[in-house]
Parts: sequence; structure tokens; C-alpha cells
Amino acid sequence: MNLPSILVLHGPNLNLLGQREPGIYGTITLDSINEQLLTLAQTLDCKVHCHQSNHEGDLVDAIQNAVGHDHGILINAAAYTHTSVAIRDALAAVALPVVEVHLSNIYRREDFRHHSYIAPIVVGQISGFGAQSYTLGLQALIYHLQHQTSP
Ligand code: CA2
Repeated sequence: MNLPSILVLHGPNLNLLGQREPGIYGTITLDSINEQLLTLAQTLDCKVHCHQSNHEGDLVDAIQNAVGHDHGILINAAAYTHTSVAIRDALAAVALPVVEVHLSNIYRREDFRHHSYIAPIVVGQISGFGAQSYTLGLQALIYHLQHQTSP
């Protein structure tokens, strides 16, 4: 069987990681997070490809294009987590397993960050572990793919 392929999606402003607001998001850059995921993918026997966009429609396109290419999606939708019905609908439409991740613990922050539009349609959510949220999320997604029962 081919190695499972995972689409990693990063939402708006995450390209600024390591350059602004280190008190909230740490000093790690997005490139370093992607490198960590690529390294972990070798251990987990999967393929990973990463995409960041500041544009809602671009993220919707990437989700739709995953069909036929990817077996699961790891997503930090950033601010769109709290606003985007379009991203939720796209994730629901493609019907791939999704793990939602956040660098910060969104439940310890402002009230408007406590609601995620995508949480009800994902396998699970990991929030608050910094860059480790992504590596934990990738492990959880691969575990889910290996243990889910076929319909
Ligand atoms: O904690 C997370 O991962 C978030 O998804 C990050 C989003 C925020 O809107 C969510 O509530 C929680 C913000 C990403 C913006 O990242 C920046 C990085 C450096 C400097 C400024 C913003």
C-alpha cells in the first residue's frame, strides 16, 4: 500500500510565527514547524505536505483539492477557526479525517476564541502545546488512519 499522505494547512498570519508576538506564539518559525513534521513523517511512515495561506478561499481550494491525493488533513485554521463556515463546509464535504490544532490554548484566551466552527466535524483537537500541538496532531491523525474501521 502507498504511504498515507497528509495535507497540513496553516491559516492566516501563521507565516509571521517567530517574527511577532513571541509571548503568545513562541519563537519558532513556520518553516521549523514544517521541518519537524517532515522529520516525524519519516518515523510514522507517511507523507506530509504543508501549505499556508492568508486567504479563506485559497484554504477552501486546498481542502477540495485534497480529494484523491490525501488521506487526512491536519489544520490550524488560525483566526478562521472562529469565523469560517466556508472552511467547515469544505472539510465536511471532502469527508477526510481532520485533526484541528492550535499553538495556544484557545480556551484560556478571549471568549471569542473559545468557539471553533470546525471542532464539531473533526476527529479531535489539540490546543495549547505550541509547536508540539502539530506533532501530537500528526501522530493522532496517523493513529486514527491506522485504526479506523472501514465502512
Ligand atoms: O493558537 C493558535 O494556533 C491560533 O490558531 C492562532 C491564531 C488565533 O487567531 C487563534 O485564535 C489561535 C492566530 C495566528 C496568528 O499568528 C501570529 C503569529 C505571529 C504573530 C502574529 C500572529
